[in-house]
Amino acid sequence: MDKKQRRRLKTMLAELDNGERLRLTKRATKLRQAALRTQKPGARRPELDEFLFELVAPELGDDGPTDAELQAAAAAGAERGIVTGIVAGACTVLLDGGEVGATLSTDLAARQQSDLATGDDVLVERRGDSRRVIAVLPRRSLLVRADPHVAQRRRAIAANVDVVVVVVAAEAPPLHPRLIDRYLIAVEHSGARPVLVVNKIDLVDDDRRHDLLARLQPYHALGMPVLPCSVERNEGIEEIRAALAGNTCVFVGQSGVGKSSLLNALDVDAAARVGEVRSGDGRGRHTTTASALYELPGGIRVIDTPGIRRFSVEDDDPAAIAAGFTEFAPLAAGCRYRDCTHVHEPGCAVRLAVEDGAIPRSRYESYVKLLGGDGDAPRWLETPGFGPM
Ligand SMILES: Nc1nc2c(ncn2[C@@H]2O[C@H](COP(=O)(O)OP(=O)(O)OP(=O)(O)O)[C@@H](O)[C@H]2O)c(=O)[nH]1
Ligand SMILES: [Mg+2]
Ligand SMILES: [Zn+2]
Repeated sequence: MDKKQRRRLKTMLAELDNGERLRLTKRATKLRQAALRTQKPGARRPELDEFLFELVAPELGDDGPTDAELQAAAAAGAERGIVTGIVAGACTVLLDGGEVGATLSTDLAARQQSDLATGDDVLVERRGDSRRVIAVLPRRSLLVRADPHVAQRRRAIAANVDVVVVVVAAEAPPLHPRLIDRYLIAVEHSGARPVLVVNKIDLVDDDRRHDLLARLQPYHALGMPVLPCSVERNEGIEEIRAALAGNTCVFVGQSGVGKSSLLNALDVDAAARVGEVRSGDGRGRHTTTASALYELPGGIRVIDTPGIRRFSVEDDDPAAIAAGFTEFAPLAAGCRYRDCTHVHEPGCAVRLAVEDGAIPRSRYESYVKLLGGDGDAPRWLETPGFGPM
């Protein structure tokens, strides 16, 4: 399986609901076991993902237009563009000639929260003076979150991004690494790669800054760029620009961390609205109310999103949550049980690695809390030599 197929698989899996994903994973596991039993000694062992890909691809086969339909639409004069913003029943699209407004086909409007995202490649048809989006083209990535009201339903946040920039603030609002972990689960399923930006470092002294960056060391160790900055003092902005050059990015993070401020610092012409952080609770005001795509110099495209107070993950699927903890994967192969959740099972290699310090305890605790619906961690976690091995 090549990288592209892997990404495609991730995106496709993200579009399925939990039950379906579980069913397909079980089926793929069975198929793989059958294949392994009959294969010649020394032959290459096919990966689970290869079987999953075969199963998932036809599942979504009738999603979206076929090549023939696309060609027909193009022949009929439909134009291709990128969605830059969405409201109920309509959106703005960047076409060759600039940004235009377009309505959505009734079909698309009915499922726009889950099936249309800023950043989507779409086909737009002219209808007299107005325009209408008639199809969403295949995506190379899709960032989704669970619907806060219906956990099984997903909301599309941004499509076709290369990089998800998780923005946190050193202070105001205070930094909670667990929030980063929530975002990273979604990033892992999106097919994009994460970058961590720590804004407002002007608000903390050198000691605190050092302390903060030490707490963020686990993310650095995962190979993720961790970029401290202060929009206020114009520090670290060029490093961020360099890290994002040539990429389509989405800025995500709590309200008030400075996503829109950072966008403005990268390009004054973008001029996204910036809000005040309320004094008192230090929370943002939700200044940005809808996602919007901006084109910046240096081949950078940025989708600025509204801060989400509670970024929901699908909490009833341990495998989906574990996937967001990429440092577990190489160790999980050593767990006694294939479907080990790394919480209570004996012979768990992940827990052993936490004991040994190979996996940061903060990340493991975060994982357990997310598994438990983000409540308190089980008591045994706090005791030394936690849990039966
Ligand atoms: N001290 C300090 N304040 C900053 C910095 N960057 C942004 N701010 C302030 O933080 C507040 C919130 O900034 P925004 O850019 O609106 O935050 P946001 O993440 O876009 O918030 P939402 O749109 O609500 O999601 C504003 O008052 C900014 O002036 C910084 O580096 N240091
Ligand atoms: Mg904003
Ligand atoms: Zn385990």
